[in-house]
Amino acid sequence: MTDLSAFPITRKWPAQNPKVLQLYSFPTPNGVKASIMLEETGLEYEAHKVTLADADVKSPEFLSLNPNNKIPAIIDPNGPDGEPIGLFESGAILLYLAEKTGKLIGQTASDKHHITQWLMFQMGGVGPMLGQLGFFYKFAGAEIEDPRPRERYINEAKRLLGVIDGQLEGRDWIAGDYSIADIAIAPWLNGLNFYGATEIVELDSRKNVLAYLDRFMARPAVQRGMNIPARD
Ligand SMILES: N[C@@H](CCC(=O)N[C@@H](CS)C(=O)NCC(=O)O)C(=O)O
Repeated sequence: MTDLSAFPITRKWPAQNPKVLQLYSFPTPNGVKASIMLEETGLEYEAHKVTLADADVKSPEFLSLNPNNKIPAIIDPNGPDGEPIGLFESGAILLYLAEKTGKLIGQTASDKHHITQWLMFQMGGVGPMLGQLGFFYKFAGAEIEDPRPRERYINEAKRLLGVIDGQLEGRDWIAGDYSIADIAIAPWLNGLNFYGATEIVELDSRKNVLAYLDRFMARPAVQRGMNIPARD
Protein backbone atom coordinates (compact mmCIF):
# COMPACT_ATOMS: atom_id res chain seq x y z
CA MET A 1 0.00 0.00 0.00
CA THR A 2 1.43 3.39 -1.00
CA ASP A 3 1.81 5.67 2.00
CA LEU A 4 1.40 9.41 1.44
CA SER A 5 1.26 10.30 5.15
CA ALA A 6 4.62 12.10 4.83
CA PHE A 7 2.66 14.77 2.89
CA PRO A 8 0.63 16.82 5.42
CA ILE A 9 -1.66 18.03 2.61
CA THR A 10 -3.27 14.57 2.61
CA ARG A 11 -4.70 15.29 6.09
CA LYS A 12 -6.95 18.06 4.72
CA TRP A 13 -7.48 16.44 1.32
CA PRO A 14 -7.24 12.67 1.93
CA ALA A 15 -6.30 10.42 -0.97
CA GLN A 16 -9.03 7.93 -1.79
CA ASN A 17 -6.56 5.91 -3.81
CA PRO A 18 -2.99 6.80 -2.73
CA LYS A 19 -1.58 4.69 -5.58
CA VAL A 20 -2.61 7.26 -8.18
CA LEU A 21 -1.41 10.78 -8.84
CA GLN A 22 -3.01 13.41 -6.61
CA LEU A 23 -3.95 16.78 -8.14
CA TYR A 24 -4.69 19.83 -5.95
CA SER A 25 -6.23 22.50 -8.11
CA PHE A 26 -9.08 24.78 -9.14
CA PRO A 27 -10.33 25.37 -12.71
CA THR A 28 -8.47 28.64 -13.45
CA PRO A 29 -6.15 29.14 -16.47
CA ASN A 30 -3.18 27.91 -14.38
CA GLY A 31 -5.11 25.11 -12.70
CA VAL A 32 -6.53 23.61 -15.90
CA LYS A 33 -3.08 23.25 -17.43
CA ALA A 34 -2.51 20.33 -15.04
CA SER A 35 -5.95 18.74 -15.45
CA ILE A 36 -5.88 19.06 -19.26
CA MET A 37 -2.43 17.43 -19.36
CA LEU A 38 -3.63 14.60 -17.13
CA GLU A 39 -6.65 14.09 -19.37
CA GLU A 40 -4.49 14.21 -22.52
CA THR A 41 -1.99 11.65 -21.21
CA GLY A 42 -4.58 9.29 -19.74
CA LEU A 43 -2.68 8.99 -16.44
CA GLU A 44 -4.83 7.82 -13.56
CA TYR A 45 -5.36 10.58 -11.00
CA GLU A 46 -7.54 11.95 -8.26
CA ALA A 47 -8.53 15.65 -8.26
CA HIS A 48 -8.91 17.61 -5.02
CA LYS A 49 -10.61 20.99 -5.08
CA VAL A 50 -8.43 23.70 -3.49
CA THR A 51 -10.27 26.99 -3.75
CA LEU A 52 -8.47 30.34 -3.91
CA ALA A 53 -9.88 31.23 -0.49
CA ASP A 54 -7.25 31.66 2.23
CA ALA A 55 -8.82 28.78 4.17
CA ASP A 56 -7.68 26.44 1.38
CA VAL A 57 -4.76 27.88 -0.54
CA LYS A 58 -3.15 29.42 2.54
CA SER A 59 -3.91 26.53 4.90
CA PRO A 60 -0.86 24.96 6.57
CA GLU A 61 -1.68 21.71 4.78
CA PHE A 62 -1.58 23.30 1.32
CA LEU A 63 1.48 25.39 2.18
CA SER A 64 3.27 22.18 3.14
CA LEU A 65 3.17 21.24 -0.56
CA ASN A 66 3.43 24.73 -2.08
CA PRO A 67 4.86 27.41 0.22
CA ASN A 68 3.93 29.92 -2.52
CA ASN A 69 0.18 29.36 -1.85
CA LYS A 70 -0.88 28.86 -5.45
CA ILE A 71 -2.62 26.09 -7.34
CA PRO A 72 -1.93 23.76 -9.10
CA ALA A 73 0.20 21.26 -7.20
CA ILE A 74 0.56 17.49 -7.45
CA ILE A 75 1.88 14.47 -5.63
CA ASP A 76 2.93 11.56 -7.80
CA PRO A 77 3.18 8.44 -5.60
CA ASN A 78 5.21 6.86 -8.42
CA GLY A 79 7.98 9.45 -8.62
CA PRO A 80 11.06 9.16 -10.84
CA ASP A 81 13.40 7.89 -8.09
CA GLY A 82 11.12 5.15 -6.84
CA GLU A 83 9.65 7.51 -4.24
CA PRO A 84 6.64 9.85 -4.18
CA ILE A 85 7.33 13.36 -5.44
CA GLY A 86 5.44 16.60 -4.75
CA LEU A 87 5.55 19.47 -7.25
CA PHE A 88 4.10 22.95 -7.71
CA GLU A 89 4.31 25.55 -10.55
CA SER A 90 2.19 24.61 -13.56
CA GLY A 91 5.14 24.76 -15.98
CA ALA A 92 7.17 22.35 -13.84
CA ILE A 93 4.16 20.04 -13.59
CA LEU A 94 3.65 20.07 -17.38
CA LEU A 95 7.31 19.25 -18.01
CA TYR A 96 7.26 16.52 -15.38
CA LEU A 97 4.15 14.85 -16.80
CA ALA A 98 5.46 15.16 -20.37
CA GLU A 99 8.76 13.53 -19.40
CA LYS A 100 7.05 10.86 -17.33
CA THR A 101 4.79 9.81 -20.20
CA GLY A 102 6.94 10.80 -23.19
CA LYS A 103 3.90 12.68 -24.52
CA LEU A 104 3.39 16.23 -25.86
CA ILE A 105 7.06 17.18 -25.67
CA GLY A 106 7.99 16.62 -29.35
CA GLN A 107 9.99 13.92 -31.10
CA THR A 108 13.51 15.32 -31.10
CA ALA A 109 15.77 17.19 -28.67
CA SER A 110 15.28 20.36 -30.75
CA ASP A 111 11.49 19.94 -30.58
CA LYS A 112 11.76 19.65 -26.81
CA HIS A 113 13.77 22.85 -26.49
CA HIS A 114 11.43 24.80 -28.75
CA ILE A 115 8.42 23.57 -26.80
CA THR A 116 10.17 24.52 -23.53
CA GLN A 117 10.91 27.95 -24.99
CA TRP A 118 7.22 28.62 -25.69
CA LEU A 119 6.25 27.14 -22.34
CA MET A 120 8.58 29.64 -20.64
CA PHE A 121 7.18 32.43 -22.82
CA GLN A 122 3.81 31.63 -21.28
CA MET A 123 5.10 31.28 -17.73
CA GLY A 124 7.12 34.50 -17.78
CA GLY A 125 4.95 36.59 -20.12
CA VAL A 126 1.44 35.59 -21.11
CA GLY A 127 0.34 34.35 -17.67
CA PRO A 128 1.66 37.20 -15.50
CA MET A 129 0.71 39.95 -17.98
CA LEU A 130 -2.80 38.70 -18.70
CA GLY A 131 -3.25 38.09 -14.98
CA GLN A 132 -2.43 41.76 -14.33
CA LEU A 133 -4.75 42.79 -17.16
CA GLY A 134 -7.53 40.91 -15.38
CA PHE A 135 -6.77 42.70 -12.12
CA PHE A 136 -6.66 46.20 -13.62
CA TYR A 137 -9.46 45.73 -16.15
CA LYS A 138 -12.03 43.52 -14.39
CA PHE A 139 -11.23 43.10 -10.72
CA ALA A 140 -10.27 45.46 -7.86
CA GLY A 141 -7.74 47.44 -9.95
CA ALA A 142 -10.48 48.54 -12.38
CA GLU A 143 -11.51 51.15 -9.80
CA ILE A 144 -8.11 52.84 -9.85
CA GLU A 145 -8.46 56.20 -11.57
CA ASP A 146 -4.90 56.47 -12.84
CA PRO A 147 -5.19 54.87 -16.32
CA ARG A 148 -1.50 54.00 -16.62
CA PRO A 149 -1.47 50.49 -15.06
CA ARG A 150 -4.55 49.49 -17.07
CA GLU A 151 -3.09 50.86 -20.30
CA ARG A 152 0.23 49.19 -19.64
CA TYR A 153 -1.33 45.74 -19.37
CA ILE A 154 -3.78 46.28 -22.22
CA ASN A 155 -0.86 47.24 -24.47
CA GLU A 156 1.26 44.36 -23.24
CA ALA A 157 -1.61 41.91 -23.82
CA LYS A 158 -2.08 43.25 -27.36
CA ARG A 159 1.63 42.94 -28.03
CA LEU A 160 1.73 39.33 -26.77
CA LEU A 161 -1.31 38.44 -28.87
CA GLY A 162 0.59 39.81 -31.87
CA VAL A 163 3.56 37.57 -31.07
CA ILE A 164 1.31 34.50 -30.77
CA ASP A 165 -0.62 35.38 -33.92
CA GLY A 166 2.63 35.73 -35.85
CA GLN A 167 3.97 32.40 -34.58
CA LEU A 168 0.71 30.68 -35.58
CA GLU A 169 0.93 31.87 -39.19
CA GLY A 170 0.98 28.63 -41.19
CA ARG A 171 0.93 26.50 -38.02
CA ASP A 172 -1.87 24.71 -36.17
CA TRP A 173 0.04 24.66 -32.88
CA ILE A 174 2.54 27.00 -31.31
CA ALA A 175 5.67 24.83 -31.58
CA GLY A 176 4.89 22.34 -34.36
CA ASP A 177 2.84 19.41 -33.08
CA TYR A 178 0.33 19.87 -30.26
CA SER A 179 2.34 20.10 -27.03
CA ILE A 180 2.52 21.25 -23.43
CA ALA A 181 3.25 24.76 -24.76
CA ASP A 182 -0.30 24.86 -26.16
CA ILE A 183 -1.72 23.51 -22.91
CA ALA A 184 0.04 26.38 -21.13
CA ILE A 185 -0.87 29.19 -23.55
CA ALA A 186 -4.40 28.51 -24.81
CA PRO A 187 -6.21 28.52 -21.42
CA TRP A 188 -4.87 32.03 -20.83
CA LEU A 189 -6.17 33.21 -24.20
CA ASN A 190 -9.52 31.70 -23.33
CA GLY A 191 -9.36 33.62 -20.02
CA LEU A 192 -9.73 36.89 -21.94
CA ASN A 193 -13.43 36.00 -22.32
CA PHE A 194 -13.76 35.69 -18.55
CA TYR A 195 -12.14 39.10 -18.10
CA GLY A 196 -14.56 40.61 -20.66
CA ALA A 197 -11.37 41.91 -22.30
CA THR A 198 -11.54 40.45 -25.81
CA GLU A 199 -12.64 43.76 -27.37
CA ILE A 200 -10.16 45.97 -25.54
CA VAL A 201 -7.24 43.76 -26.68
CA GLU A 202 -8.73 43.53 -30.20
CA LEU A 203 -8.79 39.73 -30.19
CA ASP A 204 -11.05 39.72 -33.26
CA SER A 205 -8.23 41.11 -35.37
CA ARG A 206 -6.04 38.10 -34.47
CA LYS A 207 -7.43 35.53 -36.86
CA ASN A 208 -4.74 32.91 -36.22
CA VAL A 209 -5.26 33.15 -32.46
CA LEU A 210 -9.04 32.80 -32.82
CA ALA A 211 -8.73 29.69 -35.01
CA TYR A 212 -6.12 28.26 -32.62
CA LEU A 213 -8.38 28.73 -29.63
CA ASP A 214 -11.25 27.00 -31.44
CA ARG A 215 -8.95 24.09 -32.31
CA PHE A 216 -7.79 23.81 -28.72
CA MET A 217 -11.23 24.05 -27.14
CA ALA A 218 -12.57 21.36 -29.51
CA ARG A 219 -10.27 18.70 -28.05
CA PRO A 220 -12.24 16.26 -25.84
CA ALA A 221 -9.44 16.16 -23.20
CA VAL A 222 -9.47 19.97 -23.05
CA GLN A 223 -13.24 20.05 -22.60
CA ARG A 224 -12.97 17.60 -19.72
CA GLY A 225 -9.91 19.21 -18.16
CA MET A 226 -11.44 22.71 -18.21
CA ASN A 227 -13.90 21.61 -15.52
CA ILE A 228 -11.61 19.61 -13.25
CA PRO A 229 -11.92 19.79 -10.34
CA ALA A 230 -15.59 20.77 -10.48
CA ARG A 231 -16.20 24.22 -8.97
CA ASP A 232 -19.03 22.86 -6.80
N1 LIG B 1 3.21 30.56 -11.56
C1 LIG B 1 2.17 29.81 -10.92
C2 LIG B 1 0.95 30.69 -10.79
C3 LIG B 1 -0.21 29.97 -10.16
C4 LIG B 1 -1.33 30.93 -9.76
O1 LIG B 1 -1.23 32.16 -9.96
N2 LIG B 1 -2.42 30.38 -9.20
C5 LIG B 1 -3.49 31.21 -8.75
C6 LIG B 1 -4.79 30.81 -9.42
S1 LIG B 1 -4.69 30.99 -11.18
C7 LIG B 1 -3.68 31.03 -7.24
O2 LIG B 1 -3.58 29.93 -6.76
N3 LIG B 1 -3.93 32.12 -6.51
C8 LIG B 1 -4.17 32.07 -5.10
C9 LIG B 1 -3.42 33.11 -4.31
O3 LIG B 1 -2.55 33.78 -4.89
O4 LIG B 1 -3.71 33.25 -3.12
C10 LIG B 1 1.85 28.58 -11.75
O5 LIG B 1 1.91 28.69 -12.98
O6 LIG B 1 1.55 27.52 -11.18
